[in-house]
Amino acid sequence: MSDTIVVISSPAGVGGVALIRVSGPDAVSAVTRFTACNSLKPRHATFSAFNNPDGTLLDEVVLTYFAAPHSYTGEDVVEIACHGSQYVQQTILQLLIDAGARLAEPGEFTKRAFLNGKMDLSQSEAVADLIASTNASMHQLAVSQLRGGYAATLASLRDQFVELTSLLELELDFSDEDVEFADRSKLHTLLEEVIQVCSRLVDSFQMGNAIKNGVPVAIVGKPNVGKSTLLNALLEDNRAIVSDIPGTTRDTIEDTLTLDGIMFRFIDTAGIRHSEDVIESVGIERSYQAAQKARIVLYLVDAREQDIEDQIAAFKKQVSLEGKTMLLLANKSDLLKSANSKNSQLTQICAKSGEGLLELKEQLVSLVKNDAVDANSQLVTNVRHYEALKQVLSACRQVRESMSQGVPADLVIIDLREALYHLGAITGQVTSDEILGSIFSRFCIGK
Ligand SMILES: Nc1nc2c(ncn2[C@@H]2O[C@H](COP(=O)(O)OP(=O)(O)O)[C@@H](O)[C@H]2O)c(=O)[nH]1
Ligand SMILES: [Mg+2]
Repeated sequence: MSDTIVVISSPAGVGGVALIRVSGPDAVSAVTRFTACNSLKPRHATFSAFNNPDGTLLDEVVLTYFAAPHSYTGEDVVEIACHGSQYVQQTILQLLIDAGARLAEPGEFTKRAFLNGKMDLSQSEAVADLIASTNASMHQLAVSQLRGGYAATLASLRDQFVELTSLLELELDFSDEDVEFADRSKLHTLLEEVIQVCSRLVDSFQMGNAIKNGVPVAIVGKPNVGKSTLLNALLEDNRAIVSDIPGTTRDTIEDTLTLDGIMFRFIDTAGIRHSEDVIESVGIERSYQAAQKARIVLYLVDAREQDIEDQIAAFKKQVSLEGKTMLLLANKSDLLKSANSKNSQLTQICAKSGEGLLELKEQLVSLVKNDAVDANSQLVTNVRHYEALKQVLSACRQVRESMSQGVPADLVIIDLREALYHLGAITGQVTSDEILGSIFSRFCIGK
């Protein structure tokens, strides 16, 4: 039997109205002792006085009662909407604690929802992601996970796996009789399906992570081509120092910008050239690293330059472009003498005047949207899921290998169990206090 918990769910500080939530077997009695009503009607909002113990009025509140099991936590829940005064909020909280409720830990409401079967573990994590979302794409990912997302697929694959594994285990009991309960071809088909689903999800992590933390876009090129000017123009801010002295930017500078609901992380880098200067050389090395880690590389050249192809070839020797998109941009288009000297292969921009930047922004957005649509919006953004999926994959590949080599069933079962464990860890079909602790402690207070 769990105890009754209470917390202020609205953000700290003063607001028009604040929300205090109480969950547990004594939720109703703890609250109603301070009000004139003795009972509350489920799913009804009840306007009431909330009194101090001496009978004087503390505040006028609205109480909403959700009777177990039809509540967020699955327990009796009472929500108190009071006025947003700090004093009122703190006093109500303290009175309820004096009445026997306990202050909830971060994430405890959602933890109870999970433990009472109201949602699976990946949905609980989606609640935290939803609360943390600050742009449309993060929000979209959280909502899709909240609706079940890939966890539902994984749970059903796991159920089929469980069945086959128990049949295999049954065979061991009859090992003298040489019987086969588990349909090998069914097991094979299932294995292939799990491997396929998990590989796709593992691959989606890079994109999912990019959307969550900002799609990294590195701005690279020779010194003085206008990289810092471009960064400032994109951010509409004087973030990086611009000068006509080559080698001004010696370290990477980054900042985020949200375009059409997608967060981008732009990284301005030191210009790429041969340098004897120790600090500049370190900066140049960092430029390569930033480009390597980026998902999109904006390679900037001066529109008047002649050796563009050689530059790109040299750059590709330092940075592998696999899994990335590189856009070649010719800056300082204003300095080209005539329109016909423009190289039609290159996208012309003028970072100084902002010309061509609107088109560039649109191009960046469509690059990400195409990628995300490819993955059918089932993207893994959660590191815990990513790690578990990799374990599932490696165990399943091991099973496939063992089966093709005729390894005895008792050894195959060990790897199958391993795969089952990690599949179950994603949805919470198997959990440990350690996993739960690390997930829910990261929640904000009040959820
Ligand atoms: N005419 C012209 N000058 C530019 C343009 N973009 C940058 N510059 C100038 O080029 C010089 C180098 O710019 P900066 O952004 O510091 O180059 P970085 O070394 O690549 O970061 C500065 O004097 C800028 O004002 C442009 O589109 N047109
Ligand atoms: Mg610079």
